Amino acid sequence: MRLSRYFLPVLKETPSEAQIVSHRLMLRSGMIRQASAGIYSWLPLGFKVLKKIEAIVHEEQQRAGHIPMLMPTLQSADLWRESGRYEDYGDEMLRITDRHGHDMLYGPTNEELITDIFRNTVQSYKDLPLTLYHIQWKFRDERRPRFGVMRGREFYMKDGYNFDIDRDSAIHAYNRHMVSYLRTYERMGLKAIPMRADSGPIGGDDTHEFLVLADTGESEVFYDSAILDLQLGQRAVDFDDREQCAAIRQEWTSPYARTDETHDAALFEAEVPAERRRSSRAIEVGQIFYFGTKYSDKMGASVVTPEGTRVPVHMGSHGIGVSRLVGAIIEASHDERGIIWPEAVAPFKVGIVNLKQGDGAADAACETLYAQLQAAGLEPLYDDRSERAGAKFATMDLIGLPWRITVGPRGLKNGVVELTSRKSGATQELRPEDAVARLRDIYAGV
Ligand code: P5A
Repeated sequence: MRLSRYFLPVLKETPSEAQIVSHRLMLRSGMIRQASAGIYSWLPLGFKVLKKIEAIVHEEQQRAGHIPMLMPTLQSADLWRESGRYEDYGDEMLRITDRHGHDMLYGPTNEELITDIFRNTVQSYKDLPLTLYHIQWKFRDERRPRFGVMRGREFYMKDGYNFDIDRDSAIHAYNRHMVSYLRTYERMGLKAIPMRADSGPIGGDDTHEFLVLADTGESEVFYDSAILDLQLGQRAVDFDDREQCAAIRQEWTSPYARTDETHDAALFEAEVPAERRRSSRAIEVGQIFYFGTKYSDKMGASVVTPEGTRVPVHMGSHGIGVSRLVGAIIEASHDERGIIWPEAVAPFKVGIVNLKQGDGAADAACETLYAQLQAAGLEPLYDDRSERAGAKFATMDLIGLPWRITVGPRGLKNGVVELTSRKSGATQELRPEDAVARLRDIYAGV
């Protein structure tokens, strides 16, 4: 993409309404604009990041054997009356009446709708286990929408639902989700810690939230610092292997880690040596639930067993805050100059800065680099505007592309350009073709 033809409305001033750094940086870098309280338009740069995060979520869901689909945003109130949640959900639910007088709602979550699909289509144990998911906009009329996309009213969520014949199989689905979530967040460059939590309006006893440590987080958490050393890395995971998934769950849930809702101070002191006890603020980027037959009992979702009897299915649901993650990643990765995108979610993989637009040699070198980077799938953003170098660097730093290639007449006289890491600031002088090769190697491992 050529910056001169792109839509990147960066702001020089820091918007006064934004209280936390991710919100400020998303507004300043032209990623989002508020449409109304807690509702945002995703401008091209923000949209690109959102889609990259979404793609990672899809890949990791499907790696774990979960099946993508798409349910609508609007739902019929009648389904929610069946589960009893129509009244329970209270003012957070946006209720709508259509022209025929039917009560509708903008879905805050989809347990009822998916259970309805299941009960109308699946009758036999032979169709289990089954995990369906979608990534769709949700609406929760939060009392205090704030912090930009972190606590929106309209937000983008991956929500998945498992249907299993019995508790053991459903617990495997729970464990499988935990492992797949760990992989998902690691790929985005995040350390997300699973913590025992409270199930709230979704229900059930078994639930873990995934939290990213950040001073601006809305949750208060208590944990054993040993958990920070755990990493899934390149471990081969067989998502059908119950023992392996259970062992990984065990590994991550053995060190004490709880949100304030379930925190037990006496247990914390008894279990964790003083030098490893930590408390912090954190951002909830996902939550998984096992709620047994809560919805299947009420809504009549059952299957016939091999013995010919009918049993309600065991279910769980699992959510990832896709739009919230954009903010969470920025909270975890920025400096005073702007965002520092992890390579896996960067909107463009590399920026090209032409120090002297209009200089024949510099322009030609940039054009060649631009074409080569594009051909190599390295998604360049070429700043081809006639701005001064300082302004170009400031824009690149603000929008946080992981790598920058700087091209100027002086370097070109020696046959070199500069390759700079946004994260470390380290700069290398390389021949242009070597810079392309370097980037190809870097991104091959992402
Ligand atoms: C699990 C999937 C559920 O709704 N039902 C379907 C279950 N869980 S949850 O914890 O309530 O939400 C899942 C994740 O969505 C994100 N999230 C939000 N993101 C932005 N703005 C909000 N107002 C908001 N509310 C929830 C969180 O990341 C949460 O973990």
